[in-house]
Amino acid sequence: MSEFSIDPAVAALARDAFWVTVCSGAGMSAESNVPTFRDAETGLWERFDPTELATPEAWSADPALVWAWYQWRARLVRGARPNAGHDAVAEWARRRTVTVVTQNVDDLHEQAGSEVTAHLHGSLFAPRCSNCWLPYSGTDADPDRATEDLHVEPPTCPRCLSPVRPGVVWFGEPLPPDAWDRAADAAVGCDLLVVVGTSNLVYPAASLPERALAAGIPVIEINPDPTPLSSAVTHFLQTTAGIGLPALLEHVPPAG
Ligand code: BV8
Repeated sequence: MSEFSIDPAVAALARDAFWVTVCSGAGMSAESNVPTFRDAETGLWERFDPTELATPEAWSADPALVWAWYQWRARLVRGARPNAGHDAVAEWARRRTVTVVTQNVDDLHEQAGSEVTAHLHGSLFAPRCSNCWLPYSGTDADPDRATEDLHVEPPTCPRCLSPVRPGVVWFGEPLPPDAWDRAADAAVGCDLLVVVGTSNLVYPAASLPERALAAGIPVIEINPDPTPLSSAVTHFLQTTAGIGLPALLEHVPPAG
């Protein structure tokens, strides 16, 4: 029994929803010891602003710095395990139709057994050529080989000899159109949207719960701190992903 008490109206939404869309952000992985974006700069990288490093400008200015940062983050995620929040989302999908849309570039939803319908901002584990987009699988891109160096030369594309870049979406770059279309459909094609662990500051991802609300769909937000969206959602659960999601799941009867 969860220590976090769920309001009966919230419990009813979780009990009665058949098509649930879960939109997750970096806070979803915080309890897996993966730092959120806003406090991603621990230790080695604390003097870098993530919104500056995650840009095409930073890449063209110093690809070895940006490559090293992503290899460091990928290795950190390699050492991480899904938390009770990830597990609750995966279990919810065994009981109802659950669509997972995430801003996260980690693979913790998948490690928990969830199928992710849209990685809106890409993945740490999908490097590709910065020029011809050829996916890259060379061992020199293996995060386990990542070092504590601030500068690591990115590998070279075997087809066009251009540098290989992280398979993520940088600020100022468009989201993958197919992933965005699936996410936009899922935001208005559900009877409950749960937005968890995001500061709701980065667009167009932050527009998804807004679209659901505009379509008259109930939105539950889970975050230990209020966000710009919190005054508009149907219910705001001021707690963590690892506590809030299992507490919601307790009100979802088994399938059949
Ligand atoms: C684009 C990948 C157009 C790389 C990332 C409209 C208005 C204003 C600005 C814009 C706008 N439209 C576009 C923009 C510009 C920009 C933007 O939104 N800027 C912001 C900063 C104002 N958007 C873009 O550039 C997007 N592209 O618009 O392209 C275009 C179209 C055609 C042609 C050319 C261009 C691309 C945005 C994607 C950037 N890439 N990541 C990487 O990861 O390195 S964004 C990155 O930051 C993450 O992926 C994530 O999306 C975002 C961080 O946000 P959160 O996930 O919310 O994390 P954050 O750390 O902020 O917050 C954590 C939250 O968790 C907190 O609220 C905290 O309280 C909570 N929390 C903590 N612990 C827990 C918890 N919650 C639950 N449980 C816990 N235990």
